[in-house]
Amino acid sequence: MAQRSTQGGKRFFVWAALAGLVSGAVFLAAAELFALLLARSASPVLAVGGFVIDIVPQPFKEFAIATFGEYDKIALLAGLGLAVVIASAVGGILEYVRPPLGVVVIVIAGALSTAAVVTRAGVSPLGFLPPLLGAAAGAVILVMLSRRLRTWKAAAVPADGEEAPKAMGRRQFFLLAGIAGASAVIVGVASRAVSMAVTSVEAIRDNLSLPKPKSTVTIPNGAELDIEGISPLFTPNKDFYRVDTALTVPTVDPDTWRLVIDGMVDERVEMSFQDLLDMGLDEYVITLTCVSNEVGGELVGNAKWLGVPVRDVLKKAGVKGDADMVLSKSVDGYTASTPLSALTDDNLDAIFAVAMNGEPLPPEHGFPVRMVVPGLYGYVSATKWVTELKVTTFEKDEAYWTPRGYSAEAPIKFSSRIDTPKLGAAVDAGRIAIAGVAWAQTVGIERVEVSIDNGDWTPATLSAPINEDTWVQWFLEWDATPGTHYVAVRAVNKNGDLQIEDRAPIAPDGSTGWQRSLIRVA
Ligand SMILES: Nc1nc2c(c(=O)[nH]1)N[C@H]1C(S)=C(S)[C@@H](COP(=O)(O)O)O[C@H]1N2
Ligand SMILES: [Mo]
Repeated sequence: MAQRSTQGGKRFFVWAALAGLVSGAVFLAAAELFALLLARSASPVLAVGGFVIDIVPQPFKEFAIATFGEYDKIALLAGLGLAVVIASAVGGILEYVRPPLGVVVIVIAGALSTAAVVTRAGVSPLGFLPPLLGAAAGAVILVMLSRRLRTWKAAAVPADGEEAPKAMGRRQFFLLAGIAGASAVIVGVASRAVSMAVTSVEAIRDNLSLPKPKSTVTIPNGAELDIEGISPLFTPNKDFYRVDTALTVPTVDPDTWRLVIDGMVDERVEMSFQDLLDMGLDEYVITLTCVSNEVGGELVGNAKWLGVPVRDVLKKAGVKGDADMVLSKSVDGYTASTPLSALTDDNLDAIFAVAMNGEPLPPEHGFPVRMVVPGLYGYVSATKWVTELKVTTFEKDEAYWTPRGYSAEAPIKFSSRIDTPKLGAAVDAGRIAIAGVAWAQTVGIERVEVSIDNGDWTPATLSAPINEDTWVQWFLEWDATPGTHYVAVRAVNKNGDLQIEDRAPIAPDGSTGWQRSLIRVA
């Protein structure tokens, strides 16, 4: 009899874990529902995810990107999901074995997710409520399920000599677990789906028509070479590299978007999207580059932008004498530190961009407004979903990447890249074109040189440059003979400087080195 009791008792741990899982699901579903009703963007799951992204050390982030590639954020969410499942199951068992320890687990989870939500930028004042209400709902369900479970156990595994009470507990337990579990799934999924639909900026963006620009950029003849495999002169938006720390693409409604200029200014300025458009748009062609671009890498792209000069907006606020930096802030909390001089220089086209290659900015590239500054790496200048410029000093303020191992100031190191032939792809013997792109924003490319099999450096033919802020295409014709050949490329800028040969890693302020590749000729 005693033997039967122990065996019969064990299976209740499984049901206690199930009670924990159901409570966890109720927690998340209730939080999602209240986030939808009270405070959009206060989803604890996304807030905790965003928080984790911001606090994990840089080497771990690099490991995640190296291991999961562009699925790094999905991997993070899956990891979080697993953590929630384990914590919920453990909470359920604890509440069964030693109440109220399970409730304590939920309270801790509620406190952590509230902290994550309220420290996110752009959260509404009621943002703290959804995770708290979610935790409360989860705790109530856990207590109720645990009680039923104990009633059921008392009935099924009576202590020696005790009379078995009526076996009601079992039915009641499964009834509540079933209803609570099913409702959590339905409410949670529906709330998340509605949240995503009502915040669909896609719909708003599709209906947006931007005013015609006051001026356009003339594209010279010969700006684009007709060579198979070379990067197109303008990178299509769908192929444009994307780099940001946002777990989900921020959704910003242009109607409620505001740009604030504050800090060391004569007068704080606040502008609406319409105010910005009313300043008049001009067209710019600027090549954007990421500091994480390795030699020969893909994190560089060229686009036509419509925008307004940042200096014209700064003039409205009036910059105070000893400021030397502008900290631009995004709705997602991201910040970039740009030297003030780069934004006030009359000869530099630092802009607030609203359109990219003939359409409103794609959501993932910063809709409705982002910055683009020629000659500076994206992380110190190209803030997407930008909403505030704080005029300040490098001494007083620090941007997102500065404490994470990257320089506070980072001009783009000019570089050249081989696009074709691709490494490893065999080409037929005969006359072929070796071709690629080269960029030296704000200075311009003077010359690109190619060396084959360690031979002399031969000047390549360049496309007609659009301006100094834009990459040029280059090519060299070559009689390919069967076998494997080395090819190397380097550029010279319009100041006469030779591209740096020594290899440097991307941190702290951008890679250097000449790209060397192999061509296989069949
Ligand atoms: N809000 C926000 N803006 C951001 C970033 C970011 O993480 N968050 N990343 C920057 C970096 S590192 C680069 S290289 C460019 C990339 O712009 P793209 O994604 O449109 O190519 O955006 C910059 N702007
Ligand atoms: Mo970047």
